[in-house]
Amino acid sequence: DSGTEVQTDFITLTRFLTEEQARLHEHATGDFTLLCHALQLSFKTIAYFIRRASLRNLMGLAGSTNDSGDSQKKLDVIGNDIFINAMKGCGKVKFVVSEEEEELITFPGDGKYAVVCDPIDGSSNLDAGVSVGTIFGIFKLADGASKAEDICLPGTEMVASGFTMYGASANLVLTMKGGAVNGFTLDTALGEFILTHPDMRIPHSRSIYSVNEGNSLYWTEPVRKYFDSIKYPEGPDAKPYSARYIGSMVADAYRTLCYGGLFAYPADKKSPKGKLRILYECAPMAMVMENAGGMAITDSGSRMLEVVPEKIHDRSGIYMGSKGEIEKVLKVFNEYQ
Ligand code: AHM
Ligand code: MG
Repeated sequence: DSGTEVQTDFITLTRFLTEEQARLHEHATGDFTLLCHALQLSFKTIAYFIRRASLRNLMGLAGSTNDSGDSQKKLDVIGNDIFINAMKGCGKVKFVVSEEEEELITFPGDGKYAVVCDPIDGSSNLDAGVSVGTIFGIFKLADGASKAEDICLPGTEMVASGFTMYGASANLVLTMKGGAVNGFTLDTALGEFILTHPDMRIPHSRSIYSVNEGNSLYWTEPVRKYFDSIKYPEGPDAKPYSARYIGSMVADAYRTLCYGGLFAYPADKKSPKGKLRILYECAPMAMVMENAGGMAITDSGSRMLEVVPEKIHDRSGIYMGSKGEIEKVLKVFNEYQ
């Protein structure tokens, strides 16, 4: 009777990483695995604080602003500190770029990795208990890398990326360069991320779109044309798309990954460079989407992963999700080339 069977053999993140490293990198030093351990510690700790936020008076503003002028929430500050301390503590990281820190953070020692992150993305949703998440990307540094420009690299250079969504459960999505996308769920009793969604593949197409329609007044002509095409489709049997917008990219991206469809944050006349950051928001998500069989492009229709930021906090417009859906965006954009 399978209903009473207890699962006694499961794949924790630790086991997964150990097996992957043995399979892919016979002579690995173990540094990357240690770095991933520090990452998972930061996810567990951030999840812990988010869960207790209302009980511990952690809701609301911290009274400070970050370099982009966003008001910081108390949890933005705590999440940032947790993340940076975890990266420092593992001894394998040289640089951290965080949305909450204007300057590149450099640690002493001979760390070979740079980690880019948005510690708590979607934090405007925090006080309402809506899902938020941590986004991260990992680069292996070239010898002699010493300054911010040295990590203004395209997403294609990342060795791994992913995000953790703090929702009904904490869901970690992890992918490595050229590899599969794997989803883990935090078992809070065990304190372990368990592999629950092996080899995630995004459906080829699905009629769901996710965008802040409140910006449509500022959209450029091609963007307006594309969204009109899915909202007012032509033909007797054509059905309009469903709209879903949480306002936390991690949650909107996770749903898009699971169900298919498209998530977009276009550049517009108000924000000509877009809102989301290339290094630690767009590129990590783009790698997840591509490795799951999807696509991610910019406003000019180029591949998101190939964009090279000039500065660490540079922004871009982004369209990502199911391959079939992004191809439709490209088709409309190409009419304007
Ligand atoms: P944040 O990093 O300050 O939290 O901003 C990023 C968030 C994304 O999670 C989300 O996709 C977007 O901002 C929502 O922006 P808007 O409120 O303009 O729709
Ligand atoms: Mg963000």
